[in-house]
Amino acid sequence: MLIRTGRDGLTHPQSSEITPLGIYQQRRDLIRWMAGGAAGAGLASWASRQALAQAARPGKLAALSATKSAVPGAMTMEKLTDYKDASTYNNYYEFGTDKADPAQYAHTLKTQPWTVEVDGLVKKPAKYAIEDLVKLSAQEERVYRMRCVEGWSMVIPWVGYSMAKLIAMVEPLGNAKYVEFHTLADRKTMPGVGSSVLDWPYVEGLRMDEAMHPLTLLAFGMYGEVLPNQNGAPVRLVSPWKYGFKSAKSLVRIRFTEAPPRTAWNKAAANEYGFFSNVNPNVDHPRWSQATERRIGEDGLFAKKRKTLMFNGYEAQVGQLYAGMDLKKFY
Ligand SMILES: Nc1nc2c(c(=O)[nH]1)N[C@H]1C(S)=C(S)[C@@H](COP(=O)(O)O)O[C@H]1N2
Ligand SMILES: [Mo]
Repeated sequence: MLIRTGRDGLTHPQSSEITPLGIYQQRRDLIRWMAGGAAGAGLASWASRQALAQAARPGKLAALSATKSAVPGAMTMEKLTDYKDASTYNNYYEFGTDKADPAQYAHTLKTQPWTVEVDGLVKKPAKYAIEDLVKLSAQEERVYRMRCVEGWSMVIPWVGYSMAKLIAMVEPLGNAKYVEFHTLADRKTMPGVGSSVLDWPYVEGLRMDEAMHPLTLLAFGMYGEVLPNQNGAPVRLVSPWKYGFKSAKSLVRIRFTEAPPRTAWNKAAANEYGFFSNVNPNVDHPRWSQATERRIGEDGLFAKKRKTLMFNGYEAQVGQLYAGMDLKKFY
């Protein structure tokens, strides 16, 4: 628990929002150690390694080892959201609209066998068994700031590789301008799919250059383990500079198209959820401001709202994708 000694605004919270570099480094070293096996661990005592292991990996699901990403901007140096919060406060409408629903009901999701079909305007359409898709490229750990359109945010260490690696494998044709992401919609295992809140399956989309950007991640894990069902097992999209709903969970099909995909949220409310949905503090949602956000795990009487950053803080990496575009019009 955070202990505060004075009134908000006069005294800073005891816990810095930035993890001290040393602790961060230890955590990274540990993940590298887990990736490289015990031989590389060397000096740390068993006890301290054990303590670090608990901080770095919740130890509930199968480990998914990864090396630290070298992609510019991929390793946010902010305090990680607790695994508990990241895996119990979710949006996954196929399992209900309450934040607690996915953690409670997603155990029915059957992630094996699982295939992902990649088709549309490509030279080499393919159907990947999840086991093969995981191995298509080396797994990297990436710590991304995530911002939900509803005004909350988290910092999550994902495990995966750039979507661009998969795109290169299937060789898109010259007229492929967009990528459409289809997610599982199974009435038998997903209680929310019977509801009319969205037009199922949940479909999302990116422009080709967005999908090819090295920060766009095909994620198989988080916190050093495979994804929990409620976070989109066995494979999901993660697009950190866009509002959370763009990051479609439990992908079953990736299709290359010439026309912009009709996305589930855009179909449900086009004036509220545009195709791009880049995080933008200067463009309000029609029903609320997007200027600030609440970091999950920081709630409480004196927890200050944070200022939302342009492109969720990834402007240096992705800003040029939108050069010359009117971001109020293309929201
Ligand atoms: N298939 C599917 N993907 C989805 C959603 C959903 O309801 N169904 N919700 C989106 C929303 S609104 C957010 S904020 C993120 C939440 O991801 P998390 O629960 O891993 O934090 O998933 C996105 N992906
Ligand atoms: Mo969201």
